[in-house]
Amino acid sequence: MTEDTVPEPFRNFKKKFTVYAPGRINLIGEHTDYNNGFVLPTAIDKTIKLHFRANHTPYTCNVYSKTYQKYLKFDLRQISRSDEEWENYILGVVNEIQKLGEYPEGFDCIIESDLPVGAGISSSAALECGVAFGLNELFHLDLSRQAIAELSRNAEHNYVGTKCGIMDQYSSILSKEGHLILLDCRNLEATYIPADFEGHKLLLLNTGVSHSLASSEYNTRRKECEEAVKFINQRYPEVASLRDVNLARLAEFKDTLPELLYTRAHYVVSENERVLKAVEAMKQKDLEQFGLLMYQSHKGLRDEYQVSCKELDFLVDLTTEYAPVKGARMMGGGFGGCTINLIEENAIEEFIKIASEAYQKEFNITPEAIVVSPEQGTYLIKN
Ligand code: GAF
Repeated sequence: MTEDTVPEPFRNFKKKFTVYAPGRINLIGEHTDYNNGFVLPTAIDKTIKLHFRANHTPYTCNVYSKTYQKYLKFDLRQISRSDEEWENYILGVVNEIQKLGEYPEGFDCIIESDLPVGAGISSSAALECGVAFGLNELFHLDLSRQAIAELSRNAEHNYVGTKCGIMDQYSSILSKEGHLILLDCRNLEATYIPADFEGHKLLLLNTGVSHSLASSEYNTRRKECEEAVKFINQRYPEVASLRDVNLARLAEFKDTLPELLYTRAHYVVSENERVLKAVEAMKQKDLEQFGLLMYQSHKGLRDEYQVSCKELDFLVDLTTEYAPVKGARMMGGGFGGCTINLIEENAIEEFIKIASEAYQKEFNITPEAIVVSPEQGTYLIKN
């Protein structure tokens, strides 16, 4: 790209600082966050980089995606939803900041990304948190990291329309290097667990597909869980979310709760229990058990929650006959994106070859393989 293909406000750009906003992985605990349950995510070393400077105007904002060569210009007094999805992550965050009574001024921002979009590693949460973190620094707003996570989640609800939970934003901004976060999404209590995989690594295999069902089905699942709660709540008024239900209590509703709602709730309640068991297994250094729980999680997501797809199932199934992989599952919202594999370090190369050949033969796509490690949440480096 030459200087003259870059929009005018970004020529000879002198940034004040760069924000590094990471994607996330999730070891176990899928679709539990919006049910007030448990998750076990962490940030990774793949980031979105956002170069910021104030432009000393009261209201004019310029944002340029260098990676996708797209330019967004807007006025702080007139923010509304856009037809371009990527713009809504930015507009939504700025608007949510304003709603909190904080007022950024004009700024310019260049964005570069090495986070694949649609891979289920939360490029959207990284973008939201990165914008909020940068504006917080640039204009000395008084936002805590947790407030940034929450307002970014709200931006996704109100501007993008996905009624997501808090996991992605929380882990993008509050992770610690070398640790997993056991996050209790009911009260946002975080316990940092040292990620000690003893000779094993985390390997992502990107299916390269991102089925369009993802967002609409996501909101449908959330509604189904809320309906199940409403039903149970009639008999047990203290039940405010599926987090307040255990398997024994749920079983009382086996014959009365509509079958689909029962199945969805059964997945969520079981998954919450699995997260806690997985943390225990990790503390006991029992990676076989940890891996088993990952497989159970996948089975629940595939059969009960029905958010997997044939490409994800294929990659998970492959691992069951390959001993060095201790556990594998689909990761994130589903309908495409990555699988996460807990694999013996010295088998990674061989496994990537086996998986790539098999996947290529079946789907005519080479899956991208990414070895990841737990990294710190959003940070900035000054010029
Ligand atoms: C997406 C959402 F954004 C998260 O909040 C979470 O629900 C996840 O899907 C599934 O666990 O990434």
